[in-house]
Amino acid sequence: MVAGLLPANPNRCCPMKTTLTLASLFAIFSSTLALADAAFLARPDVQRYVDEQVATGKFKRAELEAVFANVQLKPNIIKILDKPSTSRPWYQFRNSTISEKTLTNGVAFWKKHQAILQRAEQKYGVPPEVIVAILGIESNYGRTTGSFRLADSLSTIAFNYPRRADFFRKELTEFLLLAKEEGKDPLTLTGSYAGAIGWPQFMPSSYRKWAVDFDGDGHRDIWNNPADVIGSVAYYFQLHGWRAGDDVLIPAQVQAGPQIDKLIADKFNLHYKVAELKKMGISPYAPVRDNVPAVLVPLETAPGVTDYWLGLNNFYVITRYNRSTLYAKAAQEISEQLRERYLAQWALNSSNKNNSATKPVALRRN
Ligand SMILES: [Ca+2]
Repeated sequence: MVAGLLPANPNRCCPMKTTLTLASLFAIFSSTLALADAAFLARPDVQRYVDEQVATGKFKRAELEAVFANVQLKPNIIKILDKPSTSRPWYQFRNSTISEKTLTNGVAFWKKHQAILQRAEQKYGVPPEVIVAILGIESNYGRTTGSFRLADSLSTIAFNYPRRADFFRKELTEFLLLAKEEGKDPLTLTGSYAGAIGWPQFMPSSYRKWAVDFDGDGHRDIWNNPADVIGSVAYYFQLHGWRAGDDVLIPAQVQAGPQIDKLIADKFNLHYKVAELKKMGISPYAPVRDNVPAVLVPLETAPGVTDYWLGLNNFYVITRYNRSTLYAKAAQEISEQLRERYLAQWALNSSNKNNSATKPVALRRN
């Protein structure tokens, strides 16, 4: 999944400014010489990119050449990107995304990291179940974060896939800057075939803008550090407008007509308020204020059967993490089911003891 494709305000975050020492630069450079393959490095477009980056003053030529001399292009990534994208109906997507294992693993993750999740909710106003649901979809709670070397995957798309080259050259630069800031050898860092990183699958630019050092150890590590992972997702949702306590989606009834087709084409955009949508023939099945913005969300719940929802502000926020209606609906459903299970288990475990002092924040919301 690709997180955070939005333009960012770089002033909202405080990326750490550490730099590689000369000794570590030399170590990277010398360790890669033995395996160097000059063919990729010698390509005119790669040389031009290196020239441009050196001209910014942010990189030394030797460190970039040390990386690109050792990049291994991955043609399989281009094959994946070239596959025609098929839009699955919701009922299929749901079955493949939400399983008993998703929920069992999610509750276990929640219990294990309860204190961090609670602290993230207190600081950023994003509830545990939402953070846990996102991590479940993105990486099965940190189990599948991608095994491609990011230098390989990002370079492959940046230089061998013209349609996305501009975007991925920027992400490649962000990645190289990130490695410098975190004091890591870029040739050792791994992620998805599309360059997404760590448990929350942030793109490199998102990592630099929105990852946080939530355990205060001086590093932002979303590859391995659960506190930084949880804090970073919460911070991302806070900055993109999550409103604590608000609904994500509410079911609605729709009277078919041309106006509905127009609304469906609107995708994620909150162009209308609930009152306006009601005038267009949409009746919410649950109470919702007339003056809040909403978007009509149609989903095929069974073959040939479409049901409708109104997506509210928090639905829109989830689509800022991943621009897919199916993704946002799955995140909402997983989070609700996780919350129900977590609270049921907590209530069961605490039924014979008075432990209100440690009552989870999620339970106190009721
Ligand atoms: Ca940290």
